[in-house]
Amino acid sequence: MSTGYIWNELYGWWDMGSGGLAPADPRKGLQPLAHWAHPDTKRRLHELVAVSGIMDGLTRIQSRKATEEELLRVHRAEHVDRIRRESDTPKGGDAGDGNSPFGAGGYDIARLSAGGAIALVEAVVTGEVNNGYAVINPPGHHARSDKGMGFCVFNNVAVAVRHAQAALGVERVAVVDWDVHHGNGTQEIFWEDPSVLTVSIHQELCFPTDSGYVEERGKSAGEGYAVNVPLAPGAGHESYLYAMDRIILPALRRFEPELIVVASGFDASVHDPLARQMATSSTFATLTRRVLAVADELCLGRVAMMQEGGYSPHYVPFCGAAVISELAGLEPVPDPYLAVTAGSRGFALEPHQREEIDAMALFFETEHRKSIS
Ligand code: 3YP
Ligand code: ZN
Repeated sequence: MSTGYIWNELYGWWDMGSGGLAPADPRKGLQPLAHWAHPDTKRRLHELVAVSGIMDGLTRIQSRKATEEELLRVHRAEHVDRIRRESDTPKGGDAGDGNSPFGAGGYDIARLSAGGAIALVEAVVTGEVNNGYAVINPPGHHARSDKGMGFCVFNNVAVAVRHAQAALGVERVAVVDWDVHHGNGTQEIFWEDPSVLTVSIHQELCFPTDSGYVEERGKSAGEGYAVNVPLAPGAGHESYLYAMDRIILPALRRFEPELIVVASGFDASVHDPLARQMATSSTFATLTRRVLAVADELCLGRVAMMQEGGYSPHYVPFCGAAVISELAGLEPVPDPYLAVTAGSRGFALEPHQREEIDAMALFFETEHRKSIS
């Protein structure tokens, strides 16, 4: 059993400037401050993996830049060209929505992020490793074929999935996106494609605020191959596990993928500034165990996890360490922050949360399925 692992120092050099979603401007009272998505959070995850010793139990895989041809399997040439051009200017540019700035040379780092996803999928599919985790940056799940958004430039997961299909002989791939925001870009890219099941569990209408509804299920040949599990704010440990057991695992079993790719954000954590959910490192570890078990059943244990969001510099490292140690079957890294939230209301399944998830499960067992059969 071996677990692949990817990190590249350049992921930590992704430059989002100073300021949050509103750039620093003293005339508006906006003081400069590290951006929420400052890459130090991901670098801290990597450093905990190293310092805790987990790294010694992992197989390090080299990242590489995705080629233009690989990006073009997913993205429009206009988008790739624009990112390259803006990256060649001294000030850099923006991925597409005005909220996703990058610095000079950002094109190469974005290609290295997508290429990291490719490298991990390649290692998993060829059997070099059984499963793996790529701490890549910038993230990808909001990126659409013709524009980036929500801090995402290229859709790393989609590029890796297309690579598995085009170059590695894989046909059916399931994407499970547990980033707290809706995986709208990934869903859109595979909207009409029955060979890729996209599942997104997210805080309802957190971001974007116009997608991720439970009724969204794909179109034409792809109808029934998009699954959305939008949860109200306040979902905690048991809500996530209940939704996994009632909805996500059954969807995976129905689909029978040859590979499972997880879009792994840690922004559903109780400490995250950009959402209002209550997952802990233990939640993410348990979700990982569930995904590994279903992958053992369905696809030789092939699971490739790609980093998406996560904005608590304190907590993201412990969430990542929990997931990666679980993937590798190593001793868990003790999470000192569990004691901080122990006893808070919200980790157990509240009756209204159970009802919400039961109602969605019923929808998937009845209405949603009609579109496939
Ligand atoms: C993008 C703008 C407001 C919220 C932010 C979300 C980025 C993210 O983590 N997406 O998964
Ligand atoms: Zn997110």
